[in-house]
Amino acid sequence: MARARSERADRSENLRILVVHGPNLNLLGRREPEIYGSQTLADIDADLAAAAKELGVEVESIQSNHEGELIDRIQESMGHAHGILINPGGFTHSSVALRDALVATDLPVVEVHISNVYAREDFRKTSYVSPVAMGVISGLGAQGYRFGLEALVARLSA
Ligand code: CA2
Repeated sequence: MARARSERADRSENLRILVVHGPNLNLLGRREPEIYGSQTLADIDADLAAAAKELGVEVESIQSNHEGELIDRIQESMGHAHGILINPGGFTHSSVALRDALVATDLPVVEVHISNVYAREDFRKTSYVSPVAMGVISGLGAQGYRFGLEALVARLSA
């Protein structure tokens, strides 16, 4: 039992999680705080870095407004990252290519949305990513990222 616990701990220490922020999320905290809250992307990344430290894992965060750049970075994570935490932003509802890149990695993916996409416009209720994600967190604000990281680490350490 003690050995199983320490093996699990050893495994989580080497885990690397890629955090992907999609288009326009660089504007967080500066526009539409009534929908997306007042935390900036830097605040969210700092929270994730602190959570990662507590969990004993490594996180690398990237943000891009460009679909191809996001896809390149996801592809580059193959053979390096063990899981992906992603807020695909508006590409959630439009990008087959982003979904294909996530599938190609064969890594567990958690999809996060700050707002509750099911309580907004109908077009936000369709996600190309959700069917290939391990799970989806939507509407819990910036805290959702931390929950998503914890879920990924729990899955990868199990
Ligand atoms: O709720 C989320 O996290 C979203 O992924 C945010 C996307 C939206 O297209 C999704 O439907 C739901 C939009 C990100 C735009 O972020 C902004 C932040 C501040 C000001 C303007 C846009």
